[in-house]
Amino acid sequence: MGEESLRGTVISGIGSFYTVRTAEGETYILRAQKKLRRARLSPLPGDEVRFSPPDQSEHGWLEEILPRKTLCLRPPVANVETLIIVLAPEPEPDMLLADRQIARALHQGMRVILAVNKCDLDRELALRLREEYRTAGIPVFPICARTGEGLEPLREIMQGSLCCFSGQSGAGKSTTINALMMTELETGDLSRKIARGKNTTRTAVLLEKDGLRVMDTAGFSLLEPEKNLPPEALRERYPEFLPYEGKCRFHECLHDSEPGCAVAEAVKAGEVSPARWQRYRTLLAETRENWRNRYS
Ligand SMILES: Nc1nc2c(ncn2[C@@H]2O[C@H](COP(=O)(O)OP(=O)(O)O)[C@@H](O)[C@H]2O)c(=O)[nH]1
Ligand SMILES: [Mg+2]
Ligand SMILES: [Zn+2]
Repeated sequence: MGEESLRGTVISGIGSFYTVRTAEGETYILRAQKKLRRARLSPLPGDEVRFSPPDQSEHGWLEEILPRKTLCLRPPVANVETLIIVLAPEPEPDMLLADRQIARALHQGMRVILAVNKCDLDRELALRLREEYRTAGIPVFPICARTGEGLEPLREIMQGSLCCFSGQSGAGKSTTINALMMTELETGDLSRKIARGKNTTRTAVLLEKDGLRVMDTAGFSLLEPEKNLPPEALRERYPEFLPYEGKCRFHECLHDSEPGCAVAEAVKAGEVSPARWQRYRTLLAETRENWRNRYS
C-alpha cells in the first residue's frame, strides 16, 4: 500500500512536518524526505507535491515538489495565482504601494483584482479606482465585508484560483476572508496590537472551502527588494502602456517626460489614467535610483 505515490497540495508546514491535502479532500501529515532536505528544497504552502502515505509509522513522506507556477519569498508561499488587493476609504489608501504590488504580481504572472471594501462608508473610491484601472484590465469590486454586500461576484471570480489577499493593515482583509470562508480570523485592533509578536511565528495556511482557495498569511507584501530591475523593465509591467509601445518618437522612451511620448499623449487623450501615469513616474525615479546604486 505505502508504495504508490499520491498527489496533493501543501496546506501548511510546521517545523519539519507538512500537512498535505489531496483533491479528494483527504489530509495527511508528512515529513520531507532527506533528498529534499539535502537539496535545500523546502516544501511551501501552496506547493503541489508527490508523497507516499503513512505505512506503519505515524507519518508519510513528502517525496517531490512539482514545478511551481509562482513563488513569493515574503512570506514564502508557492503557486499563488491571484492577488486580491484590499483597499478602503479608511485607512487612506496608499496607491503607490498598491501599484508597486500590482507591477510585481503581474510580472510574476499573477492576476490582480482590487477589492474596495467598506463601501458602506463611501462608494466614490470604488468608482474612481474602476476608472483608474480600466485600461490596465484590472477589475475593481466594491464590497462591504461587514454586511456581505458585493461578495458574490468576488466569490465567482475567485473560484478555483489560489488567491492571496494583501493590503494595508485595517483595510479589512481578515474580515473579508472570514465573510468569504466562514473562518474566524482575528480582526480589528486586537489583532493589530498583538500582531508584532505573532508575525514571527505564524506561517501561511491554505484555506479551502466551496471551490475558494485562499492563502492566509500574516502580512502579504510581495515586496522583496528588487534592486536589479533595469528602469526600462518597469514600463512592461503596465498593461495599459502596451498599445503604445513602439509608438513614441524615441525607441528607448521610458514614458517619463521625453518629447513625442505616445503614453503621455494617451494620458492627455484620456486613454491612460493620469494618476496611474504619475505614480508610474514616481516608481520609475525610484527604479532609476536603485539601478544606479545596484553595486553599492
Ligand atoms: N465600516 C466597515 N468597517 C469594516 C468593514 N470591514 C472591516 N471593517 C473594520 O475594519 C477594521 C479592520 O478590519 P480587519 O479585517 O482586521 O483588517 P485587516 O487588518 O486588513 O485584516 C475592523 O475594525 C473591521 O471591523 C466594512 O465593510 N465596513
Ligand atoms: Mg488582519
Ligand atoms: Zn513614451
